Amino acid sequence: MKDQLLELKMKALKELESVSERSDLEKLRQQYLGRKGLLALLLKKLTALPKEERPVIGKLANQVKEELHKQFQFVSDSLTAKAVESESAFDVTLPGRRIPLGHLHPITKTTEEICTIFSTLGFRVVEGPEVELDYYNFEALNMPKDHPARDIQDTFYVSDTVVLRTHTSPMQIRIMESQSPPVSIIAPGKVYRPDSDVSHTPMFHQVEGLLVDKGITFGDLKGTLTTFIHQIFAHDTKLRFRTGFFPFTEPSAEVDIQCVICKGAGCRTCSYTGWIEILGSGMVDPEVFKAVGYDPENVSGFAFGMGVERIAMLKSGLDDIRLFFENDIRFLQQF
Ligand code: 2NL
Repeated sequence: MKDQLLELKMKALKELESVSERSDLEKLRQQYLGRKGLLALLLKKLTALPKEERPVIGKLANQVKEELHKQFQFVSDSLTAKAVESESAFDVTLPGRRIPLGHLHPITKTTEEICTIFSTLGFRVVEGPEVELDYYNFEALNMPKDHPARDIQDTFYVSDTVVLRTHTSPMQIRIMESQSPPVSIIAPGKVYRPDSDVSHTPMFHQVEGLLVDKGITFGDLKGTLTTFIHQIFAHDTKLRFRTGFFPFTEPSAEVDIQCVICKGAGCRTCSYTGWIEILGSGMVDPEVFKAVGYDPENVSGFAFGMGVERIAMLKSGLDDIRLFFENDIRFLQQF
């Protein structure tokens, strides 16, 4: 029995010498030290020995077991050390793999650019709900129930009294309801209209602005919007104010800039007129002031609104609004 134990130890140590893989090491460990391994098998025979021999052989068996455990651990540790060494043996001077970096969507960038310009002019950015009460979207903006601009075709209705906002003006009504003049705010955000073709998507982005105080005039409107246009487009961009109509402003003016594509000579983008409309504006209608509890005899103000996609298209020379919403990475990467 003593010889068998010593022989088992020698065999195990010899086999251990040639181990180079962790999986082989584990197999060997099972083979010798496992619950049904060779050593366990041998120890079962211990009971068959004469009583006086048992403690001696038992002690030897324990020594063999301990020594083998130690040697297995040693080989295991050196395998780990070797693995770490080979891992850190890569060339630290090689350039790393480039991690692809994303960027903001061109519509987000344009929105931010517009808001930054108005922020520097003293306007505060406000945001609000896209699902709105009919009252804020229409009624308070001087568009009663029978108004043509409320035609069912132009609005997504959620219920009789709830709509997807068709412009961001409702937010400006909410602000005027909650604070007294002076007010100078800019409201960016998504708006919804059931339209879909080359120049219309059912969801698009708008920025609206509002300034109310004592003694605000049409001159303030012209000065503010001229400054804005010279900031967002070239500093010498030619522009013109043209009479327009909105239910919530009186008088109203649409603002055209000289076509950025043909510089006024006439092309497809400007329908050969040399001019492109980029925003609508006007002096706030007294009816709107009455709805929010302001006294139109005491305060006046101007408001304006613009489509962000249109400005982004003009700034980048694109002619199809749908490109912004296809999320084709080859398109977006160009910004
Ligand atoms: C456009 C024209 C406009 C306004 C928006 C406004 C808001 C309030 C009161 C009065 Cl609370 N007016 N907004 C005024 C004139 C034009 O938008 O072409 N938008 C894309």
